[in-house]
Amino acid sequence: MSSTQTKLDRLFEPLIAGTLPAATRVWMAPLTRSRSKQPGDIPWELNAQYYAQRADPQKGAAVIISEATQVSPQGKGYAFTPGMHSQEQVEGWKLITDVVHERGGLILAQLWHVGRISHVDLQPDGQKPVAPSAIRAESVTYTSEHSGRVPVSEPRALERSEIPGVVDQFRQAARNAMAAGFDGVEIHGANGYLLQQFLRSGTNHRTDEYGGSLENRARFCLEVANAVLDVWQPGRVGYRVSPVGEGVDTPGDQPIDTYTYLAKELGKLGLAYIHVVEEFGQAVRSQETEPVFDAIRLAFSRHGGGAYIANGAYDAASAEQRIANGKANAVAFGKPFISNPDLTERFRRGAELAEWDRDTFYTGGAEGYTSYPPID
Ligand code: 8OZ
Repeated sequence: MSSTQTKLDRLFEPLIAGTLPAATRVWMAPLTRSRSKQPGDIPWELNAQYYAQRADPQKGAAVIISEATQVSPQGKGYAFTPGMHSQEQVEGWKLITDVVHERGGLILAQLWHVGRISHVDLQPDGQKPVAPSAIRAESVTYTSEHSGRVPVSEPRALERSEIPGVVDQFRQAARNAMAAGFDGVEIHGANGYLLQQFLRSGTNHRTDEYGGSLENRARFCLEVANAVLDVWQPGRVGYRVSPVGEGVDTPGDQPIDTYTYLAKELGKLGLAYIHVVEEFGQAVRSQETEPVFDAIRLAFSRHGGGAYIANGAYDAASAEQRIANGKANAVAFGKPFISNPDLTERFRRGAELAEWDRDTFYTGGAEGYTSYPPID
């Protein structure tokens, strides 16, 4: 260890989040890598090797949060992302949970419905993607290996009568995640996908009990959380939010009001953790965003919620400081885990981090995926 290196005592302390016994405060953030087996969006050996490389809780991630995983065919928005709705997918995920557990690790499944961030070519029977309201996003996706970036399709508004069925997609995916051997689940409520589309007034123009007031806009999010709790004990369930920035084109509202309310209600459910994307794309941590994070942390914990997991452009020193200041209980690292499978070991040694290669984030195959070596 060099003499100038920050001491990282807090980062390496264990943390019990809900009932998740995490060995350290270094978690792996969900990372879309678009490498599931085709046809069928099935997790397979290559994915198992990738997760295994990061699974040692002392050298890699204390908790791995899986890549975003569609709860249903309708919930899919990008080519090659995995699902949690077919028997083959459950069998594929078992390969992954088994190797992670062999290495002593913990892995949660991130449950995802993209809502309007999709394309007719990715949807069952070429139908329009579904959303709270029929408002097209200014966003792009990939529909095949050769498609390049294509604008997402115009969505259709969900009928009131269809909403329980969409909630049920999450309940069933939560069951499937349990059958696949996961240690818990994270609900993807962030980054402009379906739950956030309901929550924010820019994307939700509904006039029924799922739109209008903040309580109404949060209703779908809380119904999904409750559905997941029909399957999992709350100590094994987390919820991810991205309160700052527009997040895939969902303008509107005061984030502090919206997310304080949501965090309070999620806290009452006794969830293990709230995972906060503090910085992503155009959204950066600043003097203006701090009060939002403080409000979320306090609302969640005061009402019975567990840990606050911070995410977004942290390094070892800033993560240590954030935890020492009482502003986070753990930090989820994303891109650093792409190129450093043994990220915690490198933090312990004060070693150089390997650079990640953006060109292979979503390209398929082992290159830029399982090809980053550990330090030893
Ligand atoms: C990058 C590319 C595609 C999807 C997210 C699931 O932002 C994603 C995602 C990230 O949460």
